[in-house]
Amino acid sequence: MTVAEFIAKELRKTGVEWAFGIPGGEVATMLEALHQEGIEFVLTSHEAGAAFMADAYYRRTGKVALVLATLGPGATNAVSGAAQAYLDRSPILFLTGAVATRLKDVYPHQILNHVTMFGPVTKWSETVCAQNVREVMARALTDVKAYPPGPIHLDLPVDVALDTLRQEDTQKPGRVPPVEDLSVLRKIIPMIQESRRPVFIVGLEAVDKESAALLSAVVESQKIPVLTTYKAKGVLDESHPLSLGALGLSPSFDQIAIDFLQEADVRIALGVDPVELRSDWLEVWSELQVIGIGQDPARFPGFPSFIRWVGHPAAFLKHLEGVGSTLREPAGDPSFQKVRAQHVARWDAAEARVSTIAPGVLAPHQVLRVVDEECSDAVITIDTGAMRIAANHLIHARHPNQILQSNGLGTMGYALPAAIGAQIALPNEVVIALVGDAGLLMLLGELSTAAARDLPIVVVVFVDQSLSLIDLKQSRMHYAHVGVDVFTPNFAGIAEQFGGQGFVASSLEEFRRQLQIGRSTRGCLTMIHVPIDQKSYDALM
Ligand SMILES: Cc1ncc(C[n+]2csc(CCOP(=O)(O)OP(=O)(O)O)c2C)c(N)n1
Ligand SMILES: [Mg+2]
Repeated sequence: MTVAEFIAKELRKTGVEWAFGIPGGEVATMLEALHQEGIEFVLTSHEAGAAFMADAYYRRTGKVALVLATLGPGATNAVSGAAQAYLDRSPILFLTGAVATRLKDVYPHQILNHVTMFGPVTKWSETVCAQNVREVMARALTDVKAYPPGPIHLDLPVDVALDTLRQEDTQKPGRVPPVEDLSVLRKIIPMIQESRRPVFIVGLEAVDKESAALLSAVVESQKIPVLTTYKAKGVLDESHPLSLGALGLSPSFDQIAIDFLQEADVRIALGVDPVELRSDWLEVWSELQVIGIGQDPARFPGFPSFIRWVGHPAAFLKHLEGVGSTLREPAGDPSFQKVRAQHVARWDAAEARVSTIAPGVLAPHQVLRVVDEECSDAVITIDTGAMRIAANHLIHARHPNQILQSNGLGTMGYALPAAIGAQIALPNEVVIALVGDAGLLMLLGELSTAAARDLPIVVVVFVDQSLSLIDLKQSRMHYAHVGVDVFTPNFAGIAEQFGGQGFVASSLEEFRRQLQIGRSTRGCLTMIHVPIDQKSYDALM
């Protein structure tokens, strides 16, 4: 058996069913081995797009996929995708082809040090050879999902792919599971029981079905309100009366959350990773005196907890589940009512602008509300930009991982490929991508990937002919308006060129109808080009 065949067999054996990427001569042997094992390969337009597809595929199925890239430019393109997976903790295996071992140090064309390049954006990165491949594969397939889940990179020189495997190594001993610290729990649980105004801040470590079910049960029985990070939207259904929405990246909405947290008497940070928060949170976090629950709540000293319990959020919630209900009535509490009123005041400010907007151009918050009303059952991917921040405060997630976004890296270009990955994962779901005009242009080529597979994704593009988020920052800092105007095509026409259906929305009613048509269409993609009033974002940040 060759090294490439062995890698493919090990991947298949552990449940890897899909690979995404772009081949080059240096991975042709690996691609053939994947094909022989029945692992389906999706040709993408860009290697970062491939990684975003693998990310969304994991978020929707819990399964690991492979990103396959060739040497040099293939590897450099894939690095952005690894960085996104690294900061958002998505387990993805990256495999790059590399030049033949004998040429590595004597020939330069397209040759870079892949292991060094991937090192800082993966859990680890190693070159495979016939002697180490058994051990490396066993470690990679375990480590990729072990805490904290994340990307792993393997570099496979073209000659090694064809090498014959050596004798089996001896197995290394497995890891010993950590022991739970019950003494800390005996302090934390009474604090929560005796509190009058507790609140949960839920983060990315709690984004799973088990934590979601336990959190709803605890919240229901103990009447504890919930704020989540953007990544954890939906761990408690956001239409639940005790859901107070999301926090993390919007200065004005964060201030509402901070006021509420300051008035609480117990704050439980459940699986929060500071990668989810703007750096301004550094200033307030230590004053908030949080109870830190998570796999490693002391990882970032700038975000301390005054007491912490180490373990999975679901395990903690199990302990809290049985401790009996209290007589709290948060909905009647003045600080709870104040949050609700402050949210309404923010939306009123946006609403006040609507009458000044030119005909045929739409207010982003109104468009997002229509998406929320029409797509409560859909998977929604959101690209980075001003639109993403507004969307996180307007769209209600019903389930964990219903909304997919690049949060830790906050990269543009995520939403379209992520929609493709989500649709490949679950072909019968309705999948909607919300994306800014510049973000769509960045990886527009992935429309080809969707078209090649007749994927019925619906792309809603917010056309404000601007990098609005950056424009907004420039004007708030009184800087010149430079480098933020975007030339945009008619995206509806572009979709038609890819065999899809395209619409331009010139009123909210029209947009609603087009969205309804798009979500019920099968067999081809839908693009809705929505002209957007860029100036509306000021009131929404
Ligand atoms: C790959 C990448 N490059 C640059 C940025 C910085 N950035 C953040 S938002 C943004 C503007 C995005 O414009 P658009 O997609 O049109 O969204 P809008 O802000 O207009 O809603 C930019 C340039 C980024 N996050 N990712
Ligand atoms: Mg824009």
